Amino acid sequence: MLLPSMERTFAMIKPDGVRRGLTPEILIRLQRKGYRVVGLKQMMISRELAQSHYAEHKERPFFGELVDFITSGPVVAIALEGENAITGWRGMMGATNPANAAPGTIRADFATTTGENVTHGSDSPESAQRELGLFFGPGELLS
Ligand code: 3AN
Repeated sequence: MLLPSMERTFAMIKPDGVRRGLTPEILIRLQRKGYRVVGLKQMMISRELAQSHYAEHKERPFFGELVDFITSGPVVAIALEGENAITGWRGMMGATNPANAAPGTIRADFATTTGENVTHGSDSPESAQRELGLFFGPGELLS
């Protein structure tokens, strides 16, 4: 039985993070924080999956670039569990534009551009549920 504030969220190390060897650093940070990894896999994202995942940005001018980038190499898909994990993980990532990210956050420490900002995190309970369902099949997550 989960405590009321226990949440699951979808985190991802994007192709730039994997390419640059940041996977271990990021996994260490989130586990040190106290989150439990309940699902983990390295995978390529298909264009179809990328378009579903980023459906809310379909009309944005950067959508094509975003899909090209997220399908450009392997990503690490992570299901995280912890107290207030949704906002907590987003706090650890920092602002979308690394120039505005607080010191000590992943994006402040490792990224310089909005387009290639190393990590993703669901922004609400609804997104978390939707994104976990897109990336992990039933039975792929620890109970
Ligand atoms: P976040 O990843 O912080 O939730 P969103 O959901 O606004 O940010 O954007 C999703 C992704 O789209 C970002 N991580 C970034 O890769 C890309 N993106 C957002 N805004 C821009 C932009 N102005 N130019 C290029 N890429 C962008």
